[in-house]
Amino acid sequence: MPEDSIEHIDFDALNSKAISQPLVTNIYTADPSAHVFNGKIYIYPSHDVDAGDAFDDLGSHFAMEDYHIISMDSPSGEAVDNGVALHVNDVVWAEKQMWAPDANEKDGTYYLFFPAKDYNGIFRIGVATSKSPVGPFTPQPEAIKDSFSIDPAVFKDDDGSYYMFFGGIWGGQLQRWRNGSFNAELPDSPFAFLPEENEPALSAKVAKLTDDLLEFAETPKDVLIVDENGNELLQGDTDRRFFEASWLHKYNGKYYFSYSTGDTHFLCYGIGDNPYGPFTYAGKILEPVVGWTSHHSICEFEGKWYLFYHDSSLSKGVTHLRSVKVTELTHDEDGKIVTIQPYK
Ligand code: FUB
Repeated sequence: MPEDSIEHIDFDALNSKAISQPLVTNIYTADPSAHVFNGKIYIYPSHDVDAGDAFDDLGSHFAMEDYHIISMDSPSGEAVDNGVALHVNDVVWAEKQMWAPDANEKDGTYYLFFPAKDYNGIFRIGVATSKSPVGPFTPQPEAIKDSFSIDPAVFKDDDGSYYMFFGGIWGGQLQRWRNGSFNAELPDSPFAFLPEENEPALSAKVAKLTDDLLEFAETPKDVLIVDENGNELLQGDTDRRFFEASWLHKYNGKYYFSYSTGDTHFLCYGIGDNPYGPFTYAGKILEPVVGWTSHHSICEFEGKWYLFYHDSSLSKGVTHLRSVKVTELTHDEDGKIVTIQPYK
């Protein structure tokens, strides 16, 4: 549900129609990346705060400073806020805007992957480690070499390889990297440097990680999303093209790349045969929620699949004060994801 319509919403009525309620209400949380470690669910969200920055199309109002990890014994169990896991003040290279993170585990060490703006105003992606899935995490002194943009999502394949998906347009700056280095030219507008509407859309990126999960093992590649004829989706195809919020899950041997369409507020997905794609567009996962952004993860727990997502219903529509939720997700007999309506 786009923000321009929120003034007409009766939030009490809407919340009674919501298919799920906020997992925690003591803080605002968003961009949930959920994983099962040792039989328990851990959610790695953004921690939304109101820092007083005005709303703009570059997302300056998303002024988050730290991360809190949420843990749950099951999708219907109590959600526990485990306190501050990492603060921007402890990250030497990062100045501000701790946006959507993800995490993964290898050999008993937990890795928190997070974007933040450096002191030049450029989004980079950092890594922090801990022996506990809820932190506290110790950040590396520098961001991942040659990292850029936002929304890291790290997928572990069955062969033990780890891949980072990332990127986001507008405030996520992906459009400034079209020529391989950061284009610092003015104007500082979300609409500058984008492809024309009839050109292929900008793609998310994917890179295999090194064995220690601290660096890219290769130059990031484009994650192509194609239509049923194999043609890349176009920039003007705003109901289907990639905007931000990459996620990858594997179901029945196929790879599902899911993402947000940003300014049209859908969560969509494509299906491919390997982590690099291409991914053939397959449909919508979630219809628009209250609030401008939609961002999610998809996770299996005890044989069922769940969509972790957020909306701004608790804050009565404030774009940058969101709440993480969970609902069951189903794949039909053809492997297609059944589209979820967030309000009945
Ligand atoms: O939470 C800040 C940004 O909003 C995320 O990085 C985007 O995916 C959007 O949800």
